[in-house]
Formats: sequence, structure tokens, C-alpha cells
Amino acid sequence: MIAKLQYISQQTEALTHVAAIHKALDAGCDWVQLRVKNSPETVVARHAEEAKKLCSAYRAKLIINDYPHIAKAVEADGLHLGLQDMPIREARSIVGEKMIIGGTANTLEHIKLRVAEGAGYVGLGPFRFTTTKEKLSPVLGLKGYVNILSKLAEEGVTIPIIAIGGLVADDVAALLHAGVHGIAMSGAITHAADPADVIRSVQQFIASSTLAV
Ligand code: TZP
Ligand code: MG
Repeated sequence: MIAKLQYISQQTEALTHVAAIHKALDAGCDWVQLRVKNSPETVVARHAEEAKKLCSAYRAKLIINDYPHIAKAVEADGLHLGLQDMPIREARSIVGEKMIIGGTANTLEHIKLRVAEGAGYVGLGPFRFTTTKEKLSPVLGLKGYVNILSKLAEEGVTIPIIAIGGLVADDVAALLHAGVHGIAMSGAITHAADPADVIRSVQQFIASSTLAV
């Protein structure tokens, strides 16, 4: 089962990745992605070990961005790969059959590629401009999501779609209504004065959208 809210880790002046993850876990996140950019693999591996210990203590799921060997070594629950990363099929041979592999997409064609590759979910975005990711793909906006999701439905393509990119709690209801399975958030949680308040709002939107179905 793919969760409805994924926290994407982000380092700040005040917080390391692991401290940011700890804060998100305390605030109620139960699905976390360790996303470390521009660091040597040995450093990422150390963060991953610490993140794994923390997530296990909180009974939260841990996804590792970019590094199949690290995901395997720390026995993460999942691996997330971008379009420029190792193909999902190749990563599967490293991480084994059980691990969830999520893949990034920006278009309908990317989603179909991810399905063909055997992804367990797709991170579709960006929803709007964000400084969290470098080399951002074209912004989709709500219209872009509605367009892509309706074509997926027409063509009978089923895979959990996770919206990502500049999301705040107030975006969640419309995106769930458009048909996304869940959402991924980084900055809106990391930089919140009260992350628990953001997570509570998101979870309320999720609960009311589930009731509406
Ligand atoms: N992929 C597309 S946008 C994005 C990623 C990893 C960044 C998400 O972070 P934020 O701070 O929620 O915009
Ligand atoms: Mg990547």
C-alpha cells in the first residue's frame, strides 16, 4: 500500500537531513524519502543508516532517493529514481523483488514508461515552481494533472500517482479531487513554524477526500 503523504527530506541551515526527518516523524509523517543531493555516496550511506534507525523506531517507511545499493544495504522499504537515474528494471536486480520502486514523471509518456518498467508508484510533477529541485521540468499546474489523469483513466492505466513540487496543504484537496493517490511535500513541512499543523491539515484533507469517494 502506497501511503498518501510522503515527506521528502531537505537540509537547511538549522537542520541536517536526519534532523529534518526526525522533526517530520515527530510531526506525524509515516512515509519518508531521504533525498540527499551533491554529497559523496559514503555520506549518503551514513545518513541512510541513521534515517533507517529513526524510521524503524517510529514504525515509518523509508524510501531512498537515487541509490539502489544504499537502499538495499539499509533494508529500506523503497527506492525512488528520476528519469536520469538508473532504469527501474536494472535497479530491481539490485534491490530485489520486494522493494517498492517509485519513478519520477513529468508527462503521460513518462508515466507509461514507469508502468512498463515495473514502478510501484509515480511521482508526477512539478505542480508549481519550487527551489527544492534543480533543473526543474515544466510546471504542470492543476490543469496539467487533470489532463494527464483523465488520459490515464481513458487508457485504463492504473498506478498510484503522487503529486509533487511546491505543494502546500491548501493544494491537497484539489489534487486528490483530480484523482492523485497522494502527495509528496518537502519545503512546506521542513520550513513550517509548526510542521505538525501542516501535517494535520493535509491528513484532514486526505480523510475528507476518502470519505467523499
Ligand atoms: N521533484 C519534483 S519537484 C521536487 C522534486 C523532488 C521538489 C519537492 O519539494 P517541495 O519543497 O515540496 O517543492
Ligand atoms: Mg534522482
